[in-house]
Amino acid sequence: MERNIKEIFSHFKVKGECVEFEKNTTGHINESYFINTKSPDHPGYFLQWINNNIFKNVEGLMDNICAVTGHLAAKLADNKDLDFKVLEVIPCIDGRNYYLDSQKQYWRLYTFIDNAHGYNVVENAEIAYEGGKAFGLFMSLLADLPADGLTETIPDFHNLEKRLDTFDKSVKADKADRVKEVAGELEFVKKRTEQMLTIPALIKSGQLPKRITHNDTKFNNILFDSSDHASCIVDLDTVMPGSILFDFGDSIRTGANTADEDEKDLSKVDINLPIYEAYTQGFIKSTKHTLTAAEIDNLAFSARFMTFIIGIRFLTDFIDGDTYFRTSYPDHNLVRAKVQFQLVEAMEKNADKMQEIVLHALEK
Ligand code: GN1
Ligand code: MG
Repeated sequence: MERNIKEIFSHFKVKGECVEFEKNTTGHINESYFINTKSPDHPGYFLQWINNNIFKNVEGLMDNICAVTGHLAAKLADNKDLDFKVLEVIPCIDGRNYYLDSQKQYWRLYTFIDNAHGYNVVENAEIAYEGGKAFGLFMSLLADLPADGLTETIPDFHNLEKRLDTFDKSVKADKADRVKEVAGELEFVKKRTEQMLTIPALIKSGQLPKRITHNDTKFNNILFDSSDHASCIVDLDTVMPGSILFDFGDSIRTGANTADEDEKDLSKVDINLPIYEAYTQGFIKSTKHTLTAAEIDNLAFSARFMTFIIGIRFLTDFIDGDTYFRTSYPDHNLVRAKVQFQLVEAMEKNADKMQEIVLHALEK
């Protein structure tokens, strides 16, 4: 779809004009643009198209983001020693926290965070530690925000039972005639289903508490400043009630993989244990005071659980003919799924070590 970015930007409560813009290509769902006003006194901005096919309730989603960023901003104002930033939502001229254009497309605007960078593959243990601390802090700072005030932006987002159900239906329907290409992957899923279902069972029974969690804690959703201090958490679309295991697990899936999420050479995919250890130490440092016994018992396993569930989602989308995640080539989703499953296997081999690392981090 052709987007008139300059025109869209003009509907927000900003002083400058968009002089130039650049598309950011990292996300799989929304579309993002860096806006440069070239004005010395007006900062840059970050404009995003919100994918309404996936996020059905944009009003609720934006209210969530405003509640969360408002809460964080107040907390940070009271705790000046916390060197942490929060995204700032810029309202639209009509006062709403999003802009609805003439083609019924939703847009939102943030101030741009200067001199920040992220990591797709984590380079060293210090960065992993910083990242773990930051996501742990994010969750801790939100602990006293009433969860029932937040909308579930994607219901059952990390509900494995529902994901498996959708997956089975896709396999049966075989819309894109691709099931014949994934026999090995179907077998892989079947073998592990029972064990993976222990997590939803613990959630259902209330043994794993519901908290306000981020739910999309890809490592590249942490912004680092120029001295590599983790200073801001971004991509808040899925902040809603969830389990802490979702957040810990998804960061390990992305940050402690030795390869990219869509690496074609599977021999490059492995769990980087020093990175895992450093992230775990940082995360536990920020969350130790609140973790329950059931959360601690399942923390290491959550990395495998999240890698498995995202693998199933990529595989389902491949079978469906690529309707959810943005892809760049025909079997992109299959490549992504294979990477996830390869990583699950690597984690299985290292399960004892991963558990020991959690216990060791708790003693520190
Ligand atoms: C999507 O668009 P992005 O990269 O922020 C997805 C996550 C997946 C991720 C896989 C709303 O996130 O759940 O883990 O791709 N977000 C949504 O890379 O489905
Ligand atoms: Mg996201």
